[in-house]
Amino acid sequence: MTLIAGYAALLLLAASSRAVDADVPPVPEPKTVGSPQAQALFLTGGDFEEAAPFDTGLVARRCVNLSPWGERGWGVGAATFGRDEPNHALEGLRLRVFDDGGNRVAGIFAKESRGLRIGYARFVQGDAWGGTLCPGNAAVGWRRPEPLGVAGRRLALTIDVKNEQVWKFSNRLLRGGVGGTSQVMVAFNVWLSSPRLAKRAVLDLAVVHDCNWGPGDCGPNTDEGAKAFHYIVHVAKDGKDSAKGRWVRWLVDLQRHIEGAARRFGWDRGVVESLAITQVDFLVEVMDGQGSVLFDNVRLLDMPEGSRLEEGGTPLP
Ligand SMILES: [Ca+2]
Repeated sequence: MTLIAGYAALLLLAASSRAVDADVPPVPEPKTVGSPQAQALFLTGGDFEEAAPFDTGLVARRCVNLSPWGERGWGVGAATFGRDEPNHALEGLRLRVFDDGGNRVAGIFAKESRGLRIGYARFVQGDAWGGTLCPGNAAVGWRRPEPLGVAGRRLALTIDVKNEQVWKFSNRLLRGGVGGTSQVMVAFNVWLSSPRLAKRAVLDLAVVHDCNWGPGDCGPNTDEGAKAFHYIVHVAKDGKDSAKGRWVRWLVDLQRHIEGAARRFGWDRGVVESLAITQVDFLVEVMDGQGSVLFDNVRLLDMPEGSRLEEGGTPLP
């Protein structure tokens, strides 16, 4: 599908969704036991109601680093990762905030079909790296809250997601069938740092993950890289992606995944208690694939002590 055709399909999807979404969903309340109040931390503006509408339009072959709402709002961006790609230009993208039947929501479209290049388009707050991948355009102008220590908290993420379209362009495997060639992931990326860790750590908490890494299920592809610890999980208990074409309210038990990463990478208690969140993104990551999602009501919550969180997605009426 060409970018133009993709754009037309997106417009059709957006138009057809309006009638369905005329009833604005209320602010999400996580399913918990014995937790009357949760405190929102780190992220602000997650319902997008105060954000002026914004739209990059469909953009081809660009690295993008923008702060449409200045230092008080989200940053938006897109890039490819490869060191041999000096321009870090993603093949196709669109980032926007718009009124969807009276409710302001955000949208991400990302496409990359040039072989094994991997890239992303995202909304972001915080700054784990002190810049972006875009050449000559690396300054960070978006909101950068103080790092948030995780010790003594019961942290959860909530978000409403509408999975519009996700597909891989290939099911081909690398020689020997052990490496993937195509993936689309829609995820929270939560970046963590500690003075007791030599590298940063990132949790990829996926609500959609379609890939062919090789034999077996799609993911997890958790590993310790040269520059960071990567911990990747699908947050649905049954591994099922956020349903296509409808809004689903997700609750992610962040504490559980921090503990999971600690077990996987052998971090001791002292390391875990010294971790701080430095950046949270919501992104579409693509390699020989494309994906489009709408999202809304993004929050990082500190739940009252003793809260029992039911992680997963609940379709909205
Ligand atoms: Ca909203």
